[in-house]
Amino acid sequence: MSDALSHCCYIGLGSNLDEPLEQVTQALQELAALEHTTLLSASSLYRSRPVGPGEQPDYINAVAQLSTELAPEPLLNALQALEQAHQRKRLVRWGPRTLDLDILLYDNLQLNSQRLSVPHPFLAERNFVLLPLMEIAPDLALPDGTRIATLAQRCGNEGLIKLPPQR
Ligand code: H73
Repeated sequence: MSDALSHCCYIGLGSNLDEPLEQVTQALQELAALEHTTLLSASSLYRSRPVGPGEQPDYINAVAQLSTELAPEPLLNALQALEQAHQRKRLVRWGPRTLDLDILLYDNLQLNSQRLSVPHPFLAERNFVLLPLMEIAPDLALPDGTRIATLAQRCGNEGLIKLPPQR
């Protein structure tokens, strides 16, 4: 489960239900408290226009950088337990959500299993992930060498507002 080596990974956070600002702020604290894990940095919070079909409230998004001894699947288990604790509603695909936690990158690992795809398959097309990521890791590249900066530039900042620090 933990292999005592530290791995660097990036987690995407998102919420658009039940006080999203508080959901994401609290989730950042919960990530900081995860077993075998240290929160190294967190982006600003961003208000973002919903991507996907249908009408739903705006999202709050952020990205966190972790150092963790958890292997990818145990890390996913821990994140899903946090989502459950936030009473994530799994009813509607692409619909509103209380808390989403995505493993964006895990070292330079490339992984495709039943439960887990890393790098995150939609990373390159989601500005609500790429711009927060740019804030905390502007020199980061994908395992294939593609720079985050290139992807971020490509997808622009439409619908995205960086919020001032929360008190
Ligand atoms: C996604 C399974 C499904 C997983 C993947 C899912 C949540 C966690 C984000 C949205 C704005 C899981 C937003 C949206 C939409 C509606 C597009 C938005 C926003 C869901 C697990 C498997 C495979 C991974 C991985 C975690 C993984 N899985 N802002 N969000 N519109 N790989 N959010 N790398 N990490 N789970 N997540 N618009 N503005 O990305 O599809 O995926 O059980 O086994 O759909 O935030 S849930």
